[in-house]
Amino acid sequence: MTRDNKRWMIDDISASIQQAKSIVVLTGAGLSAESGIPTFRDALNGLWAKFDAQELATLQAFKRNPARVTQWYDERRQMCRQCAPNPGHIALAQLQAWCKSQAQEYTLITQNVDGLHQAAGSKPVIELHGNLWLWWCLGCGQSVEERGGPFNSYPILCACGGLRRPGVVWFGEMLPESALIDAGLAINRCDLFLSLGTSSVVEPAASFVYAASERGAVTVEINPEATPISDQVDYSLKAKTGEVLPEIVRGVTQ
Ligand code: BV8
Ligand code: ZN
Repeated sequence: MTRDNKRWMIDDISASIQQAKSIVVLTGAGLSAESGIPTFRDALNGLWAKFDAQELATLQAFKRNPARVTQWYDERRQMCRQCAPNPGHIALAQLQAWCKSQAQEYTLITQNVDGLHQAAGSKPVIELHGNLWLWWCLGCGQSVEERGGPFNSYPILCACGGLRRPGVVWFGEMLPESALIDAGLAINRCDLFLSLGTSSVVEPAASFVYAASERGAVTVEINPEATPISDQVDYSLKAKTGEVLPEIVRGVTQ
């Protein structure tokens, strides 16, 4: 897409944000790509290339080999600890502050588990798929937050002797009820829906844009690649979020 094509779309998206009364933003792993965190599908390029991320991100995989799955999550947790929010995360935090100043509703929903939106100052953040800092016991259910260095052995045991699992939502698991309810309420009210950096494949998040569109919301996608929603949305901007979100937000706030 040539620059001038992007230019008119960037300006239109800024105008849509200014005119909106209630905005929902849904983010995916692409938002964190420019922070150096491999996207979910790229996660296969690294140490774990020989495994299918979807294969590892299941309770069955954890029960079959708790040490290997725990190690995969601990390595991702360590990587996220070393990574900083990028201009895309920061622009969204600035947009949230601007919306607050204008008494415009703004809801950030993320599929990401890396905590970078919070690190950039976004608050609250609806974490659909949990996060890498939470670990809870399969035995007694006790939940702990682990923000430190790597665990020194795998798997991790709770004081009760139970296995501790990462506090993320695995494939085949229900999403946190409160997150789904909050996301649904926001989607039902929104008149602008921004889908940022997601392959729009993983359900139920992938269907949120259709629910918003059915309620008449303007829909926007920002992703350098085409996805199943690219032909469905009002604006499909083929760009990196870290590059264009600062421009879009500048166009809104200045
Ligand atoms: C569930 C945590 C109910 C773990 C993750 C139909 C209906 C309902 C369910 C299903 C269904 N069909 C299939 C299912 C089951 C499944 C599913 O959706 N499977 C898919 C693969 C078809 N869904 C579930 O199991 C969900 N649970 O539905 O419960 C239920 C329960 C029981 C029985 C029946 C129903 C749970 C899904 C949650 C899984 N957990 N994460 C972990 O992280 O290890 S999902 C995982 O994928 C990550 O959270 C990731 O965020 C998410 C989605 O991927 P993306 O974020 O989009 O990342 P991806 O790599 O795919 O794409 C990145 C994009 O960024 C790319 O498009 C790229 O072009 C772009 N990009 C790259 N660089 C940039 C960029 N964009 C912008 N700027 C850049 N610089
Ligand atoms: Zn326990």
